[in-house]
Amino acid sequence: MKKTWWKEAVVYQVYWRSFYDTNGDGYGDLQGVIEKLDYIKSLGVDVIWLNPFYESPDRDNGYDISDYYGVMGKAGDMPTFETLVKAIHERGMKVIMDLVVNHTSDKHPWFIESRSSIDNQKRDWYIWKDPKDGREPSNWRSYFAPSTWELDEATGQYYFHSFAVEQPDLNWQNPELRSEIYKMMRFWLDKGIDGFRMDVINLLAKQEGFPDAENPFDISYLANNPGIHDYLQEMNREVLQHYDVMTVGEIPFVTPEEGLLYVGEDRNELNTLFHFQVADEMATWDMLRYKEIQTRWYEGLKGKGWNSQFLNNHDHTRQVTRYGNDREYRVESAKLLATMVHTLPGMPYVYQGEEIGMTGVRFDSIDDYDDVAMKNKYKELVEKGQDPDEVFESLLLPSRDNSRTPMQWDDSDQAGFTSGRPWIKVNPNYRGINVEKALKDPDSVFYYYQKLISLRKDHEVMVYGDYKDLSKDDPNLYVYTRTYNGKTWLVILNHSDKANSYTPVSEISTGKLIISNYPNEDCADFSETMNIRPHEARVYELNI
Ligand code: TEU
Ligand code: CA
Repeated sequence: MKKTWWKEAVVYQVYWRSFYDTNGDGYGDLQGVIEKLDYIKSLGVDVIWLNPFYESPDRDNGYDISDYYGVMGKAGDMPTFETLVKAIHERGMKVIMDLVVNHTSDKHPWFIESRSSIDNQKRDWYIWKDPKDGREPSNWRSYFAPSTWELDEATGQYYFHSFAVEQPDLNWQNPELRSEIYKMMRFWLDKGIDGFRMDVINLLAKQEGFPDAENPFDISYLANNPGIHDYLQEMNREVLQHYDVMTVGEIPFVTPEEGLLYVGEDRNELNTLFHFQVADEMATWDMLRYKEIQTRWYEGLKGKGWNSQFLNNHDHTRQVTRYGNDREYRVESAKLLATMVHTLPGMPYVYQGEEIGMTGVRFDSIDDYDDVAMKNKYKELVEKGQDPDEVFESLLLPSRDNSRTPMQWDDSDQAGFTSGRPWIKVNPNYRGINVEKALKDPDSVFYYYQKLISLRKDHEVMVYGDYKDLSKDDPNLYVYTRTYNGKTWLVILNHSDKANSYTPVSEISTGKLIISNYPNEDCADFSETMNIRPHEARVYELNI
């Protein structure tokens, strides 16, 4: 496959509002990112992904945009953003922004106009429908609300929203709207950014006629509808192909076959994607299923399209809590998961704080939480008569706030994140888990990440290597090879609280240890069965 800079890159996701606060208002800000750039750079990453900082009423933490050309006051201002871009580039890194164009805020002037009357010239920029039999036009559920439809009393029509009521969906069928979006994309690209992470980009096209769903809870009807590829090819023609940038689409509800339609190199749509067969569909760790997903995606995209690797982000509970063991094996487990993400085929993503093994959180009361998805769900279920304590308990592990607590910089008040009151409480474990401590400990999760990331720079096998799973039916061990230009790496991961033995296949003789999260000999003799300790990860270069 053709080599490109982005295929070789490691991305670090900065959820700026929880990263570093420089003015004491309790929100991280763009200036905070500037001040911590040397820290990010020291990890060795290539690209920074910034979550949305556009002007926004902030009902959904910036994913409800009211002005695509403005910077949210909490984040800073345009000159600070421009300084940030420059500072990132000066350090040899790149920056991608979130592009949120499936919906806007209901406070966006376009929507205010659109809702003002049926014959307003922006009426058609959003999706409006008459009631059906006196009620919602269809039985569809939205991500964050019981219905995708909201009645607007003024005109008696319903508008469509895939997410919260305050996030009306744009009507991509309207060519004027589309060209307005392309103009906005060029505005940011012309400021020198290096690409976009595209929010729920496969939701842009809607099903013709909005037919009732047999099972409204399976909301996959929101995604991959006819017309989507025309929009993305047009976006590519009009905007993307004129810049040397990378794009990663947030693409829920896809199989590898459908995924390829978005990222196939001959398709001229997107470069890479996030599929959610793990994050959305694998609630807790399931080794056999995970391997199956990896193999299927590898086979599906092989030689034709590029994948991403991630286990958490600002929407999904921290990986060491959700998929590892954040108690007695927190450090080992954080390193094992990192080894896996960075040695599987696809671009690895590091979500801020992951590199010091930050964990999920458990606050005492629903009032300590902020996540609109969690809060709306809580309200819906409690109003239906379910027991509030039970509802609360069931929402704790998936709550998006697990990943949104402030970055833990040191053991001072508020984890060194802010001198004020943070917008969301810090995780009480910050005295034990923080950056300052990690930087003083040569065995920390941080330095392990640093080493993993630097290996990618010297070993193309990590990027371009063929992948082969040697452990398909093993529920604890994950053993695979990557092979490129005559070089083979063997990865052995024991995803378990117990030791497990591994018997190497006979073709292998010896191997040189590349990295491990436990003390190990530099050279391994593969003629004997090996004892792999709890959450142990080893990577070898093989002599075959
Ligand atoms: O996420 C889409 C979304 O709903 C995710 O929570 C979902 O779990 C999955 O990742 C896709 O199926 C994006 C943003 O990341 C999220 O923060 C926003 O709230 C949402 O879109 C609406 O813009
Ligand atoms: Ca601030």
